[in-house]
Amino acid sequence: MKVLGSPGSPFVRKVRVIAAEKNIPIEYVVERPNVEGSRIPDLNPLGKIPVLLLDDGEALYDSVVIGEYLDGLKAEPRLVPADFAGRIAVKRLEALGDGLAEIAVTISHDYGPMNDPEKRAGWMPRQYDKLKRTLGFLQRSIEGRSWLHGDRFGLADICAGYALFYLDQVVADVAWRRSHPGLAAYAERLAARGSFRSTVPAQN
Ligand SMILES: N[C@@H](CCC(=O)N[C@@H](CS)C(=O)NCC(=O)O)C(=O)O
Repeated sequence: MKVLGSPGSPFVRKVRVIAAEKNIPIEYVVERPNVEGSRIPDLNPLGKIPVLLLDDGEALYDSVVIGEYLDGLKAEPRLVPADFAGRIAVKRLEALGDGLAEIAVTISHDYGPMNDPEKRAGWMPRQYDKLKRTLGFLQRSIEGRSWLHGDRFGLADICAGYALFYLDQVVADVAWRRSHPGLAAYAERLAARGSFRSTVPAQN
């Protein structure tokens, strides 16, 4: 089983952290989606990474599906609660982490309505507002607790962690640690985990 992707992708780190937490050996192959000869468009019609290539040749995407697959391969450690309400709560936190990373990708790489300065002037503050609202939500959610959902580490924490660390990489001017000290302390606990330490992205 191989995960295809590049070091600059937060979603690739997300699935590598999930695999490490589940203790599932997974080969990481650097494969960029938008270079001549890339296999990615043949494996994923959307042309996006990460792609999980199974031993029988089947390709899985996107990071949500890959995460679900890896979590389902082994019962323990459970990253998503079994009960319906708990599962939905954690999946909502996953959506928040993924959304945070998506906005950061857009701001830092895609730049939104680049060619229209008037539209762009309104667009950029809206993206920063989304980041600030989400950071505020996460800060309130972690107040007085160790982990985002229930009393054990899980998918919600993986998603908050990979997204927050991606902000450090590409939109450092948000300086979220200064404005959200509770979130910063939580992030220190996440960063100390083997899964995060072993997946620190190389300089592209
Ligand atoms: N929702 C997808 C997002 C994947 C994604 O946006 N990947 C980016 C890299 S960070 C990509 O492959 N971009 C190349 C492209 O869109 O052409 C997931 O969770 O896997």
